[in-house]
Amino acid sequence: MLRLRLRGGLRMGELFLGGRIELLQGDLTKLEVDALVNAANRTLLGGAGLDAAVHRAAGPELLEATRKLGGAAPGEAKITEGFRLPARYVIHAVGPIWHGGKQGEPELLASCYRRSLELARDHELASIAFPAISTGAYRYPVEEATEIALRETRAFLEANALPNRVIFCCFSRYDLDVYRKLASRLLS
Ligand code: AR6
Repeated sequence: MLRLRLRGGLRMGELFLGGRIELLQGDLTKLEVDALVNAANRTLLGGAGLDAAVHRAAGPELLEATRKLGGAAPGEAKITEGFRLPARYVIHAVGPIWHGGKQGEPELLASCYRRSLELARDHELASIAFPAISTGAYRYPVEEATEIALRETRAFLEANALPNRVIFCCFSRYDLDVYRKLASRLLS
């Protein structure tokens, strides 16, 4: 079984899709991966939730770097260095705000995953870790968001050699249970 190196220890997650997809519960900012994905807003200048934790852990250099990016629209993703994070890069993805699901939210959320994976591939990165984009402050229902995350990632991995390892890092036990249940159905 693959083992994931965390600062201060080793942790094992559950593996799917021949070991290329891993489910974990924990703090994304602690993962030693090539890239972590931040759940950003369209300014890319920081915010609350995970975004605040990423900026805090990366240090002020991250804000200096994102100021140069000129923001991003929902569904887009942009990359910076990881600075003081254990991750080498941060991919800033802007998820859609949930307005009931009929305003293009599923397509925009799928685009966040696809664009992030494309950036990882284009930078020749082997490992990438995602949070549950849009399911916090942006209120996207977790089950629906998880299904999109897993389907989009599976399709990408089937068509691309890189990244070869995708981690879904759930913050809560509840989210991990949702990912487990859907991964068993969609990835086995
Ligand atoms: N590690 C992993 N997941 C985390 C962590 C962490 N350290 N901290 C929170 N989460 P949210 P959104 C989970 O609200 O819904 C910000 O203000 C959290 O439990 O961070 O995309 C931005 O600036 C949830 O499952 O992002 C935007 O304005 C997931 O991360 C807005 O929030 C996403 O929750 C983006 O909202």
